[in-house]
Amino acid sequence: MKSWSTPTPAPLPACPDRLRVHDTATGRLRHPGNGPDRASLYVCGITPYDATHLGHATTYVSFDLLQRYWRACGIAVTYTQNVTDVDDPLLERAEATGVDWRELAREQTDLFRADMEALEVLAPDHYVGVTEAVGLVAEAVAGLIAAGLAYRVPGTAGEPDGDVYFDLRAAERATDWRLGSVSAMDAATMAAVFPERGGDPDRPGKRDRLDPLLWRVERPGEPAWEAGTLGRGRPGWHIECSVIAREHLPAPFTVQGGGSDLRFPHHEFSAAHATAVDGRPLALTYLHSGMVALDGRKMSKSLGNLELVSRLRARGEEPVAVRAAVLAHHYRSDWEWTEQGLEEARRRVAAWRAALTGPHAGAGTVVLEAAHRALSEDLDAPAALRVLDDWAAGTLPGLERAGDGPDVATVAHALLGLRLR
Ligand code: 5CA
Ligand code: ZN
Repeated sequence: MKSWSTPTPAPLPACPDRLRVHDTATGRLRHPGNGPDRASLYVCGITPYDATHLGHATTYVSFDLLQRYWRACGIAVTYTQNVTDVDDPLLERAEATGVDWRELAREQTDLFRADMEALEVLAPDHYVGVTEAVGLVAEAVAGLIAAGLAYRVPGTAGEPDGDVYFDLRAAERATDWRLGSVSAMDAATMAAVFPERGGDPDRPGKRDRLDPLLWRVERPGEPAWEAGTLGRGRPGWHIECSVIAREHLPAPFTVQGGGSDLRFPHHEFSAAHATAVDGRPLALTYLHSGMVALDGRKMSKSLGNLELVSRLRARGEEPVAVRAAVLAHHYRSDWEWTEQGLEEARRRVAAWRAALTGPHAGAGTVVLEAAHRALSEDLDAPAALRVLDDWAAGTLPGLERAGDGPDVATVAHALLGLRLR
């Protein structure tokens, strides 16, 4: 589907790529790359309702930093993101509000695109709706059944015949993937979170309680697609991202990203499915951003404690202040959205702007080097913002050698997505 469009960052003098990021799978800081001059990124997209809350925004701004870092090193990035434009919670919301689910998805995806543009989040090269990938998913599922890695579950009271599940024990025997190898969670934790995040451990007929759904056969009143031997139905959640990533990115691609609530089961099983289909790992590195809370609890559509980017914009907040409020927190930390945080960000943006007319406005090279160094250690945006603070205060080391590089506004925009001018 249509992506959005964000101004291309101005080219910067190339910085060396020393990036180390925290990989969920190994629990270590490591260089994520699979080559000196290319990188590929998949970030799980929204399920389009209640978009775009500050939790969503934080996730996409976090991964935008990674992309901007790579570009500043002269690395070509291919970026793919999905839209989960058919899924249980979306259908439930459409039903509850009397809107057609397609209309809800369309309208919310439009809002999301506008919010991403406002926040200067660089657009994906491939922005793909799940509804556009159903045929490919069906092929993958049929292949998994043929390979003995998936099975159909017979109908029970209230459930029709033929839902397809992934046989995770068979996949462990047949491939290098192991349960927990991506999420780095123990069995008890996985068992606890599975039902909270869309899993159905008690579905009769499953071989393992954690086996995830691959194909849901049609229920009355639900959207469904014709899919040959699978019958009419729709995809399970994890296989969608797996197939979309494979279609548009190398195998394996460099970084799989999303919020920490996607570690398990989503990224664990997306990886398992990809490897079960073609024998290769899904990604080299798995990055997870922290959860944003409001009023003491995770900001979520189900709890309804949301602050929306569009609401802030409507009341006249500048997107650059919202972005700065987000970047004031390390991407891996859990934090709370507050008005004070936004106020503090406004104040900092004003100080940076004032310094653009001061004596060190041309010190872009010094700011670039220091901010790039901060980002290279697990994308430390708070430290990069402190570089701007120090520059504005005139205390950043090296300011005297301003030289004739880019000006600071250009650097702040290209590297951090902060529009100061
Ligand atoms: N469509 C799926 C991914 S395939 C999904 O999780 N959609 S979502 O709309 O629920 O979330 C979109 C992204 O925002 C995910 O990466 C999720 O981890 C992240 N996210 C959701 N809530 C929060 C929150 N409160 N704080 C930080 N990130 C969040
Ligand atoms: Zn996903």
